[in-house]
Amino acid sequence: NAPSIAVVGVTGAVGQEFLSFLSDRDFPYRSIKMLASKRSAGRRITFEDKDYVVEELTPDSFAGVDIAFFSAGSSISKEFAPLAVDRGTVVVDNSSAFRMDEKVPLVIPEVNPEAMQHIKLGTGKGALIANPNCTTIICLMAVTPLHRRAKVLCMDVTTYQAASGAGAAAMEELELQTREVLEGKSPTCKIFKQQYAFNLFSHNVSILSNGYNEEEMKMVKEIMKIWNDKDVKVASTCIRVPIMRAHSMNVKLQFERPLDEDTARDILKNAPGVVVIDDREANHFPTPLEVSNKDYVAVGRIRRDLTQDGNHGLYIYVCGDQIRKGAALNAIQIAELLL
Ligand code: 2RA
Repeated sequence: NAPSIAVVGVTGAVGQEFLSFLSDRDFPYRSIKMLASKRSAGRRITFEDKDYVVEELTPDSFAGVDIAFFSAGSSISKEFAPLAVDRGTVVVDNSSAFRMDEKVPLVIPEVNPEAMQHIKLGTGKGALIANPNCTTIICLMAVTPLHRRAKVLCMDVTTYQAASGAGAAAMEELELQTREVLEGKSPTCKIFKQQYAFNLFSHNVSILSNGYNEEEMKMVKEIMKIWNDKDVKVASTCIRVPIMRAHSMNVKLQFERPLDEDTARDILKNAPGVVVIDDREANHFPTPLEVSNKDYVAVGRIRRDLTQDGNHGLYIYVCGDQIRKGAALNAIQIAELLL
């Protein structure tokens, strides 16, 4: 029978997208709990023509809950996800809290569904499944089909990340700053300590001792875990750009076996959840606006890497909606594997 579900962080950008996917994809549920912080508790939500009141998240929120979707930040996940698991709930966690925990599968359903095959509903035994970082999901949706064919040895990713990655408030601030700047006013800088509108800057998370920031090292570590490949060399440069909700990235790939651009393009045309937009004549390639609110990841600029000899190197350019496939859709697809 249909699972009872809960959405933790239901009033946030990803939480709201969870609801729209649950409805759009007819996800079966016996009951649904809308959970959020004390601050948001009491808000009313209409979902599938039924009125709900947002409940405050407490340790007892998960009694009888089969699947809980979390997107309320790492500290909330760290505090409440283990409590939910202890109550027998399967948690799909969008935060970074448990992604690198070796007991926790880190899953992209189109890439490594086998990582969660041991987790079943209805056993009374809870479990935790981690949703990868949005940049990792978007990148690997495109790169994995090529990796399977020619084995990626090295990957260098430069990302152009949207405001939505920093939450709904960052999207609102980008809009506000844009207006302020156009009206000649000084921009409101609460979320990012610098002007964001008409600007771009190195991702806002802290820089580690190796000179990379946390966002860049997430990609390095998550890609190795998802591919179960400790030898692949990954580097990334993560940039925050004044775009609302879709991430873009340029990916430099070095393969073990030769892979020419035409073969790569054919592989990508047949890859699940991927659309190839690679029209050189029309200079039409993936853009954030074109992929916003879409469920697929778009790939283009498929070309030989001129810095590498032979056919062992390619560049590709990838765009994907950060809130949908980058977060909420991937989590819902993980839950669909449990049904
Ligand atoms: C970002 N991926 O875009 C991070 C967190 N969602 O900022």
